[in-house]
Amino acid sequence: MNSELLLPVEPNLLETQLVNDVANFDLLPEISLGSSLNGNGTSYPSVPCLLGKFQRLLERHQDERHVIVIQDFPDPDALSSSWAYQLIAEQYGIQCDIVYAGTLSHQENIALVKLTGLPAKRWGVQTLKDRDLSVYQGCVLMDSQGNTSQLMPLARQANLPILIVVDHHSKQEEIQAEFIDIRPNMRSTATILTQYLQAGILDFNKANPIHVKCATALMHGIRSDTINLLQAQEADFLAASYLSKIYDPQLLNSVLQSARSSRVMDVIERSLKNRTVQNNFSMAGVGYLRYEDRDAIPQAADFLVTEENIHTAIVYGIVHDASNEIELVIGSLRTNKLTLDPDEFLKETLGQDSQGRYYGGGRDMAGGFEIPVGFLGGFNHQTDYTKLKWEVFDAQIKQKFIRLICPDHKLIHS
Ligand SMILES: [Mn+2]
Repeated sequence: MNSELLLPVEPNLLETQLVNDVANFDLLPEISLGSSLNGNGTSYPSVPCLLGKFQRLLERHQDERHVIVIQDFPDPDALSSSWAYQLIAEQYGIQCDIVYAGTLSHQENIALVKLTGLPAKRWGVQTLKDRDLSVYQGCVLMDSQGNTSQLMPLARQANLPILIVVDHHSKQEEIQAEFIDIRPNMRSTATILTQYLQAGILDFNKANPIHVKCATALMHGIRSDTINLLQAQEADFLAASYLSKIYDPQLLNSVLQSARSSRVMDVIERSLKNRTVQNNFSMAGVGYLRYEDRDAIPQAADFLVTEENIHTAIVYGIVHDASNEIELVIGSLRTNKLTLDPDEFLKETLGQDSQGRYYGGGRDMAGGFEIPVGFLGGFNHQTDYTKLKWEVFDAQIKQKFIRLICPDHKLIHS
């Protein structure tokens, strides 16, 4: 495929091309195999095309130092993809630090990092101002577009250029980078990175113990973003099949054996008690949570969506970050309904802030949202106040969702 095809093809152009090619069936696979369609109907270049572009970028940045910024609450997809990038970049003398500003919350993620020796570093929010970003020549985003990390404002302040963005979430804000591979039709970023590995960007092999561990992490990344491959597509199975020759199944099993903490169990219990069901949606507010337990929210949503006649679960709570005196409403959506687009649904229900940033977004079958509590945030000695604050947020969030779930239902008269 020639390099002109690197640019997304105009949708109408693609259609014309397909119509013209109908008579010549041999040409059809050429177009559809390598390229894929994104949500806007535009075409993506094939992996070999992107591979060349990726390699040229790495050549241009030889012997530099990059910071890979991942979301504040890293998941297996982000962690494993970043590790794969680190190993790829290493061949070009590029030294990478994988950093996150929040915390590893899910028991499986803690196990993944510990058991595989995954080289991710935590930069606590309080230490951020003392970090010297001038040692880096560029920043790399994996499995995000920079809007889920408290590190990004700092990187922007330091004028650190964004070199690479590889992601499978829908396009968020406009982003500038030397190399962008955003494919919302893909189920996981680990699948995208595995495609690059399979295409030969690195001699990834079973004889190298670090590669075995990284392959295990990538396998976990693909599994966890596809609900144990249940929502996997051909590309994910092909990636998993490639990784199956390298990964360590026993190591993956140990990661998956990690147990839930009792605090996570408590949040799941609260979500069960508080849930309301409307039109096959299950919704539950779980009140206040500690910052470290934030990941209990998606786990509760995962559980609520398993109830019969429920296709979508939404769980939210106020996460209290005592060390920064910040409070945030954090929510998670899980759905089995194929026609429900979590990204669209959350953007439509919750809208955007005064700066035009959406409170929520998502990918296939899952989404999340964050609403700053702002001026009302922080600790208050009066329990009545704390209770009232929760009730206000709870009522407002429920109202917004119910307006979309049951359009005729008037929860609150204004
Ligand atoms: Mn992901």
